[in-house]
Amino acid sequence: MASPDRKREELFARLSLEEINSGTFYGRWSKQKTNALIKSYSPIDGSLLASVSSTSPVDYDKLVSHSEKSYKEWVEIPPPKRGSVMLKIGQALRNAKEDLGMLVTLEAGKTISEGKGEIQEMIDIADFSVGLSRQLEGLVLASERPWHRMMEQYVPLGPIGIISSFNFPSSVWSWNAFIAAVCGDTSIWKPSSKTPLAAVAIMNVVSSVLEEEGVPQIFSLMTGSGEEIGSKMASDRRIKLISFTGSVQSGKKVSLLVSERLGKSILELGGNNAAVVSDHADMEIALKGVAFGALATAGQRCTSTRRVIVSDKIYDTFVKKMEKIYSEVSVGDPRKSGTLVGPLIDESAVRKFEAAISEAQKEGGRLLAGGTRAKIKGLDGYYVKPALIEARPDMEICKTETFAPILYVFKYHTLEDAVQIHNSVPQGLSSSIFTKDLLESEYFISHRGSDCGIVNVNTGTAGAEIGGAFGGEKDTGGGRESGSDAWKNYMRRQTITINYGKELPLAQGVEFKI
Ligand code: UN1
Repeated sequence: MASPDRKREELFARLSLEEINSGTFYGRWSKQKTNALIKSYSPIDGSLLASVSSTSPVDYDKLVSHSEKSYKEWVEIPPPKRGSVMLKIGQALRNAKEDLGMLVTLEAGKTISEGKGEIQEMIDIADFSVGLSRQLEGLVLASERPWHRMMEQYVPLGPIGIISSFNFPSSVWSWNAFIAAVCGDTSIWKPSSKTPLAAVAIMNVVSSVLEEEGVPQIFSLMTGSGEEIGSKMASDRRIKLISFTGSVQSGKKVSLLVSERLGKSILELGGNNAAVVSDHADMEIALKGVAFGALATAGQRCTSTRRVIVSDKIYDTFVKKMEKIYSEVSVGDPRKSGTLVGPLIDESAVRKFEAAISEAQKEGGRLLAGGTRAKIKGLDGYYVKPALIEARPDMEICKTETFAPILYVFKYHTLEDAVQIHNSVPQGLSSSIFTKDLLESEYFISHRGSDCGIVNVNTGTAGAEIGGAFGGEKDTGGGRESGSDAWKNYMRRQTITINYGKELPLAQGVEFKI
């Protein structure tokens, strides 16, 4: 049997990762070395996976110029033809699914199933973009003037920027890049400095397809810190749209820089998602939905369930069952089948987990399960035992997003109270209600209910499909990406009026005689 190191070498060879030590791709890998090395460590055991050279100022400009140049060629290719290129990309991702999934597991610490799921999410959006490439529709509107026609159409933007986070090191890029591609845009990706390898591997896959298809290299990659490269992208007028996924704090900075130049942005910021569990819920479904939402990806999803609001009629039973799940949940090596919770991304994430728990206890919260570091034999990674905390909704810590597996439990009496608690946080990404009562679920999904961008009934806050528009309100930033009509964000809208008559009637009946 191959040793773990040998297996890793073989994986890297299959993904063409052994030679590359550059984090800059613009039609080819840049050979320019910078002093700033971006090191990718595996959270599984803290080992160094590889390091890449960050993007130099000279390369930055070369890359943006490349993206502008390839846009000029790409935009001339009709959308359905762009779609057929995306079909090939989807196929290449299918072929590389196991390997890319394993790389995501190694670099981000996701379980094997979640690592593969992330690549599946890319395949799904590739498929979606193929269909979309024949459906980029506009509108014909009624004109108030005789012999006039009004229309609305969408035209491409140009190069767009994608700044993504470590927790979905590949799929969130594809939500943006693939949709933008069929819309006619090119894209520039700055991944998280914690997960540069997934980005490098994906660039290898997609650039080979573009080369084989004989089309321009529309996907570029740059690496570096958010403060330096991220800010530069946000201020760069050549980059028409910035799609940013990350914390509220960083998102505000990006948003200010982009709006200073009146550019467009899509903000996908923090969540503080809650599930309401009614006494009309199917208990097993509610337990599974809440547990998946709170524990998957070790609580490091934007969509992770951070609060559960339980009816006082079933509170004791629900909490007891949840305590059992938490005490038995398998934390450990994400490469092992049976592991449900892998490591946190790094030591600083573990410290934030610990700090939030002691803060919650100071504010009067009661730790019901977990909440400590977990020792995993032979692995020097960042493992914790997920924390279940009985809390009050007015506690300050419950209004903050801690990117770790901490679930606060609250009790409610009426559904109106539950919704009030639910909406009492600054963030507004995803929400759930578990109930079999039609009136309750209708209330929750109406304007009287959840104030989030994503609302679920009898399924958890995490694990959205790509077909819907993904995003949230309030501090989450208001952006929408992925499915539905989110493609419109990657294009600019034109209202067109055509006079095909022999006179010039004016709108609003205005007379102008010359
Ligand atoms: C994120 O955490 O930034 O809905 C994205 C989900 C995933 C995507 C999460 N499909 O949980």
